[in-house]
Amino acid sequence: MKILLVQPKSSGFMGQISRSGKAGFARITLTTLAALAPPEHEVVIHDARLSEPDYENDWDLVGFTGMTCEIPHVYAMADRFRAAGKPVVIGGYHASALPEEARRHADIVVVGEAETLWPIILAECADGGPRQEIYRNENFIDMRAMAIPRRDLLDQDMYAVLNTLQATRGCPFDCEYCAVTKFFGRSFRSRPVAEVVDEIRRQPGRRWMFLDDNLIAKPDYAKELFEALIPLGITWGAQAAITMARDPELMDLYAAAGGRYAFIGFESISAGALASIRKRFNQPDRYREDVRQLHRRGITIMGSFIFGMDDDDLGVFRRTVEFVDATRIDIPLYNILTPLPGTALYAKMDAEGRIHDRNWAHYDICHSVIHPNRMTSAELQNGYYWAVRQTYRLPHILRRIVRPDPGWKGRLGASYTYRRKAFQYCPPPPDPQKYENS
Ligand code: B12
Ligand code: SF4
Repeated sequence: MKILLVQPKSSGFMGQISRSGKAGFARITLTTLAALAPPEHEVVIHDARLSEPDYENDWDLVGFTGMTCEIPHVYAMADRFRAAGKPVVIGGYHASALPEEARRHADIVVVGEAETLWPIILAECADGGPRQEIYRNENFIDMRAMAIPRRDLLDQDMYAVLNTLQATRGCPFDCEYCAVTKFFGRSFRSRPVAEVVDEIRRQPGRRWMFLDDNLIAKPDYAKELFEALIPLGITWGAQAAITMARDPELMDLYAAAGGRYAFIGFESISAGALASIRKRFNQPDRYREDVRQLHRRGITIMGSFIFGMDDDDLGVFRRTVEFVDATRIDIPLYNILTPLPGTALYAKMDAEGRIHDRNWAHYDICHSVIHPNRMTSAELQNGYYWAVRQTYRLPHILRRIVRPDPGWKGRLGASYTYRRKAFQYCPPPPDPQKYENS
């Protein structure tokens, strides 16, 4: 069969293509699906963030993945392909949470991981057509002998980091807003370390990015992995919980293995707010020392914060901006609390009648779609804009990133990228003094 796999686009701060046609780091969703397809099939990957897909070609099957914020674009393209007589399959996080909705735009919906189902679906499609409309993966896959993503099918020059991979899936924690635990349960699975090392060795290039949800969730596994990465001489980044900063051996190995930066979900500087989202393992009174420990080892911190939790009042924006500057969190990333379908947060907010906007395009973590507890939805939106713009003003950037340890060029470059986006995507709020003085 001739199969087309399509990467959709979305609005919002992250995941966009720059003016020069560059994307950040490559997702491995479609490249993994391509690798899972038996060799008799021809697979083409198209990035619809750059151009329209070819609706007229003689595709035997068109496949889409999609986060919630990307799903309106997926549905629009899927409808056009189906009108042109091409069968459509949709999978990924949003379709897994709301398969009946996705079914209205697809011939086949896949719920959960594709590793075992995709080859079966392709065989059925090649042999008379699918036997089901909704395929559900009932058991989590074993992470041994994983398909190696077909990176050769991507535009090699388009991504800042083409070499992305996963060593683990899932997370043992259970934060209320997180889509990962709904999708993977609270399971945490890992690949054999030797197989991860082998994947890296076989691919040219020394810059890597782990797409794991929390690479250090099981410290013993992470330490074994980091030790095995040391001889490879690569540099990389990963998402990691702040619990890492309480384990000196783990941090030492992270840095020695080439871990140059870490995406860390601080989420809030209020213990009450953290309790409200079931993230009690984050301890704000330790954050300063946690950051210091990571910086001492040369690890650049991309620190994520969420606005709009039940404990947050109008002062949360100013307090957070002051905190990231004082703590010198290198690249702060702000999100608006968003009830993604399928999460515990969605169920709670829905039951309380607090979701006012169900346009999925707005579920990009940059739009307020809820009624917060201690401010209005408009105040949440404008406070977010104020905080992003304030954080990426030049004096604030310099206050955070200038320190004696090496790596300042990387910190400056990344800060400038976010500064450009901050001023592009976040308009000045009409009432800045409200946030400055609260
Ligand atoms: C890389 C990544 C990004 C990159 C994307 C780069 C790009 N080129 O687009 C960046 C950093 C830009 C990003 C941004 C965002 N992301 Co993101 N991101 C991820 C991450 C870490 C990895 C994705 C990946 O490659 N996974 C590995 C592949 C193999 O797994 P998979 O995608 O789940 O695919 C498997 C199955 O789902 C299934 N499947 C998936 N699609 C399909 C399709 C078909 C046809 C079939 C059969 C099967 C199938 O089969 C695959 C193999 O088993 C995931 C978390 C994660 N662990 O997956 C979050 C994740 C996808 N992101 C998420 C979110 C919310 C966002 C943001 C909205 C917010 C934010 N601040 O992070 C932005 C918005 C981006 C945008 N487009 O506007 C959520 C999505 C939840 C949801 N319901 O929408 C996730 C799950 C993280 C989370 N903690 O909840 N992200
Ligand atoms: S620690 Fe991160 S990945 Fe794990 S449940 Fe919480 S938000 Fe999700």
